[in-house]
Amino acid sequence: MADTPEVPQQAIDYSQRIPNNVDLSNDRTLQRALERWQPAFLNWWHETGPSNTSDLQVYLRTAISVDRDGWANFGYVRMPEYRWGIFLAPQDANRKIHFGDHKGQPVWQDVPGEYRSPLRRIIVTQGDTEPASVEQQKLLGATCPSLYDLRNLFQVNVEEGRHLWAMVYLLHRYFGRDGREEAEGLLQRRSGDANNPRILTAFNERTGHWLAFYMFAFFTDRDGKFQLAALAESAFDPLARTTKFMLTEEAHHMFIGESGVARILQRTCEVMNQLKLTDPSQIRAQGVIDLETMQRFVNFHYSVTLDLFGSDVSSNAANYYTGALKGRYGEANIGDDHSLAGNFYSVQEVANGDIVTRQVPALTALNARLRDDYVREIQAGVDRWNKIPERFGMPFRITLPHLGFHRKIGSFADQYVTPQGQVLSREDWERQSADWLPSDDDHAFVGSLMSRVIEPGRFANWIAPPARGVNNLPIEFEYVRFD
Ligand code: BYC
Repeated sequence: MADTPEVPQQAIDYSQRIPNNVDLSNDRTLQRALERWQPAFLNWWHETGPSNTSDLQVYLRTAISVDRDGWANFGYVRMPEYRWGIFLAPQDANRKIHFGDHKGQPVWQDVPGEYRSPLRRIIVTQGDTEPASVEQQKLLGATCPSLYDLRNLFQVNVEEGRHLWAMVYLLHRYFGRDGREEAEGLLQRRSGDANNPRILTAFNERTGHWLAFYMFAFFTDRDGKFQLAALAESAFDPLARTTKFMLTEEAHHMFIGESGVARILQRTCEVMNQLKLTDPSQIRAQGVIDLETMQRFVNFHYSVTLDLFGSDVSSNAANYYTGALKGRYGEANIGDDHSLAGNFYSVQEVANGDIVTRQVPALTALNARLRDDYVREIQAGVDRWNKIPERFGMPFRITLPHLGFHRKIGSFADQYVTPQGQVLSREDWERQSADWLPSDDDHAFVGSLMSRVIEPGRFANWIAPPARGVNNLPIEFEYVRFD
């Protein structure tokens, strides 16, 4: 058996101003640079993070080690005192590049000059989404449906803050002055700002109420999972290790989204069943969200999130893959040559008013492929949601609209496609699209249900309680303390 070179693994050092497992105290220049960025981060948190929350004590999970089992530690924390830090998954000294042109070579511990610019771009794009989502959710705390949900929102917010730290560490450590400037930019752009918006469109949409929050956590955080998983394959080992650790936190965010929507469906079905209602306006009059409105929100969040995968056919994606900067989902488990030369992949597009399937070089279709992998998981989640009306004996089922529906990026941008996949003229689409997408009235109705419920164990009328509490605690536990 070949000798395995020893790589000393660092435990997370919480005695430092910036908790870390990257031996920051032995790199004084980097430590000083990050300590200068830290107050700017805290200013950003105070200005754009969850509103009026500095004094609250929140029952949060904090990573204490990056091992598979021992990374979560629960306790009350005031959020500005959350120990944001830099945690990378353990290094594997034998790790080799396993796809693209450099396959078989050792992974890189530094950034090769030729890949500096695309790697920086990927890291900045990823990093930009993290503070953006916190900004989008800033005001939600004021209308929480329960203490349990409030705590979950804050857990997501602090972890997105830490994911920003993860990308900022890479920028500071590996990209010199450019990286430091990009790290400042990450605190300067603002979600929805007309002059200095966040980079990707979905992160400039409002998350004005809790239905939008759960939909976002189900659809958009799962894009996060797939993008992070593709980056966890990277030949740039520090990026692979940091995204691997981020993925452990992402799972909980998706759970919050999936279970949040499921609890709304449950409550609506209970009311419909009890009162024998089917008419949306009568259902709304009971203070719960009708299933047709839920479907319109699914249509919106799904289509906006599909745009996050980039163009279906993309030379950027091909270059990222041949350069081994970004792999496919589950790259190591795919049984092919991991170079894709000569392979083809099917993509859909509009030709002469019809949707057609075209074979394109697989290397150029990697965004489409990652998106298709994502859609499979999303469909499985929707199938789980649909068990709820099924249990009540109701015929209603949530469906995913066609890939071409309501798209701004990729082959279907500038096309007018119905949820069923029919190509329309712009005029026809505009006439009918109010049936498919949430209207201002839908937002106003959902908004009207939102009021703050903070008595332990109580839940707003429009959402069912969860099956169990956080960390095996009872549902009526005081997850957030206001004194
Ligand atoms: N909006 O070849 P193309 C998460 C631009 S979510 C606006 O199609 P590429 C999270 C693109 O910049 C995961 N512009 O794109 C979830 C380019 O512009 P230029 C985030 C867009 O590069 C919840 C042009 O269109 N992570 O973590 O192959 C809460 C053509 O580019 C968009 C990542 O995204 C858009 N949606 O792919 C918190 C991973 N899409 O240069 C967090 C890192 C494309 O021609 N990013 N454009 O001016 C990437 O891997 C790639 O940048 C993308 C785009 C997949 C996003």
